[in-house]
Amino acid sequence: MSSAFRVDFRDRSTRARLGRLETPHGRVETPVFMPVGTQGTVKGLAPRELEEIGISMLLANTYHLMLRPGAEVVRSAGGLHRFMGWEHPILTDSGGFQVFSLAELRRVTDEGVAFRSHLDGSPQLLTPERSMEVQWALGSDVAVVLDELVGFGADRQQVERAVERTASWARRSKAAWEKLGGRGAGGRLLFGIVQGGVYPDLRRRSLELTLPIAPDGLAIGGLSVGEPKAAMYEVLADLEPQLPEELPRYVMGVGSPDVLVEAVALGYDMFDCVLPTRLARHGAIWTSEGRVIIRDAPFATDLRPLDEQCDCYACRYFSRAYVRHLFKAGEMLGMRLASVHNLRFLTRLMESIRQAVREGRLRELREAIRQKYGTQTK
Ligand code: PRF
Ligand code: ZN
Repeated sequence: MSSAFRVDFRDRSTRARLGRLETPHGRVETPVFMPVGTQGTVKGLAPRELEEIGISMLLANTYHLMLRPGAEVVRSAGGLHRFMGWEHPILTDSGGFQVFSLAELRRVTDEGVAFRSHLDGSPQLLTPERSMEVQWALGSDVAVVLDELVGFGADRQQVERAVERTASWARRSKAAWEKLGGRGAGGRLLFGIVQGGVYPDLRRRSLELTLPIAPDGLAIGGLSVGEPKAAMYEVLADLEPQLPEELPRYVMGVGSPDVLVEAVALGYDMFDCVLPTRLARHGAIWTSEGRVIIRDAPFATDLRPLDEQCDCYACRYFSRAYVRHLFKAGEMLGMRLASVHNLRFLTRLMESIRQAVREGRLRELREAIRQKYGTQTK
């Protein structure tokens, strides 16, 4: 089967690569950052705004959409792309993470995860088969297998069990995916997930078990769950030499500037995170000088744009004083403009990272990004 991913360029002084991923809804250049559209919307923004920002791919959540509005509603609307008015690629998370962070009265068995909906308390069962059916019904371009993850601080034995269970769920996920149509129907892709916490040998074991069932890509799960950044980098660095070059590598749930550039330099290609939009809703803005809180008093009379280097809609038309005023007045446009800006900031950051790789300047860029954004813990 021909590969959907191609590496076009390899950096010689870091492990970074430039590539492209072909999906049923178009090509994605990597390294890429995907904003999170948990409920079938990137909070506050319309798809045409995401296009203007330069977003090439979104992430959506199986867990949320299966509970509300339900996979059948989305299927009968013609799939998630139609339902939400986004014509470009969508990657769906399997629910493996959300069920562990949101659901109530969870019980994990070999069969799957039984839980009560965080919305109405109704009993639910998420199995690998069900996760695949929902992701199929959503019309996902890139689905991921159902996984079990345990938080940072779990003991070795718990992590070990999660690795084995994730592998067995991955085998069932792949079988279910193929039964639904797999690659045959329009080139939809399926990624496996490597777990294993901060234990190098368990990561290795997880990779070994996952590789045979990960035809199109590898997600790295179980990171950014409370461990120190140094521990995350160590896992990524240790794992990388064992990863096949021809598969895209997706680090789940990371999106701060310093972690993105570090992970790219370590050889990883895809990322998603709620951080840019969540920070924006709290009035925290990334600028070319570092992070600022737009509600702070000094901005009351500051008529400069949010970031003088930025070309986003918010920066072209509005001032810091105005955006601060919107936040102080509780006007929703404040959160929207801040979200547009932070997503454009991160999209431009990824563009500059790709360009730096192409020009052999990634180490210098990494140093500059570390200095400006590296002190924040998340
Ligand atoms: N598994 C899945 N989704 C995820 C994670 C994971 O481990 C993470 C961890 N950072 C974020 N999203 N399925
Ligand atoms: Zn801007």
